Formats: sequence, structure tokens, C-alpha cells
Amino acid sequence: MKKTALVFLLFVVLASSRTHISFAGLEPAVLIEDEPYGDKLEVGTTSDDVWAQLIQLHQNGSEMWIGGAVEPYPNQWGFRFDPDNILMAEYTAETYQSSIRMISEDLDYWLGLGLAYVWAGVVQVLGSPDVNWDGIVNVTDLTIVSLAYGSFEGEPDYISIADINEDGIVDMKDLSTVARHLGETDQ
Ligand SMILES: [Ca+2]
Ligand SMILES: [Ca+2]
Repeated sequence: MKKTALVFLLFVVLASSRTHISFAGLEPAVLIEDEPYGDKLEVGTTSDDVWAQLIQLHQNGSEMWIGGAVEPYPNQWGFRFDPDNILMAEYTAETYQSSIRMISEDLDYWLGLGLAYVWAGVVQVLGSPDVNWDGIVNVTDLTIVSLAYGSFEGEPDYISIADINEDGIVDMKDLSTVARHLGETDQ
């Protein structure tokens, strides 16, 4: 652990405590992994209900049809599901069932259809100051970020959940995000 991280850790342990995890300045998102290809796609949502369902899916390790309105987006697949219109279901019309790569490979068709679902589970919660997602932002989360502190994506020390703002490096921005939310719980 770098010395600056240690000093900062000490400082934030003394910081204030609040009562509810908020994502101010962050877009809450998860990483879903679809069947049968195992492709991954980031899914963000503006709905508290959908967010709760996604977290539950993450905790259960189970899978559902996850989808919504398909819109162009500058990621490796060229699309995302509109965060304002994320849908989750046990059953869907076959017309709308696809996979991440099939949507990507025939994007115009799916943009035209307007709606798609992929059968997927939630493999990672992104952009949360509650790094280990146990419902509270505390010293454990700070420790995880501190352990990865100074590491770049691809390096052995790098821990993706510790890179809260997903910019490829675990640094003071990530540490201070945890610090700002210290003491918050999801209740
Ligand atoms: Ca935690
Ligand atoms: Ca970062």
C-alpha cells in the first residue's frame, strides 16, 4: 500500500457517517454475462426497482432475460440498453430474444425492432462505493481499494471492483469516492 493511501485511509476513517448509499456523480451499473456465449455488457439503470432486481440477481447468482430499448453506444458492441428502459423477465416473446453478439452483429435490425432481451446473469456491480457489495460502505471497502491502489488495468494488483470510476487505474479518485460515502448503508 502506498503511503499516501495509508494516510488518506486514516483520515477518512474519522470522516462522517451517513445512512443511505447514494451514487451522486456516479452512474450505477452492473456487468451482465449472457448465455450461451459468455459475452459481457455493462447495464446501467435509472430505476430503483430495476437496480434492486439486478442486485438480487447478482446475489443469487441466477439468470433472467435482461434487456430493453436498444440504443447505439460507443462500447465494443456498439449498443447498450437504454438506462431509462431496462426490463427484466423470466419469460419473454421469442421475437425479442437474442444475445449480446447477435444484437451487435445485426444492430440495424435490433434498433429497428426497438427491443431485445439476452439471457444473462449479473457478474459484477460497477461504480459502487460499496465495493464488496455487503450493504455498507466501510473500512473493508477502503481496504480493497487500498490494496489495489496505484495499479493499472492488466496488472496483477488491479482489482476491477476497486476501480470505481472505471478509468483503468485505481487511484485517489476511487479512494475518495469510497471515503465520501463512508458509513452509508443500503437500508
Ligand atoms: Ca462494503
Ligand atoms: Ca479509477
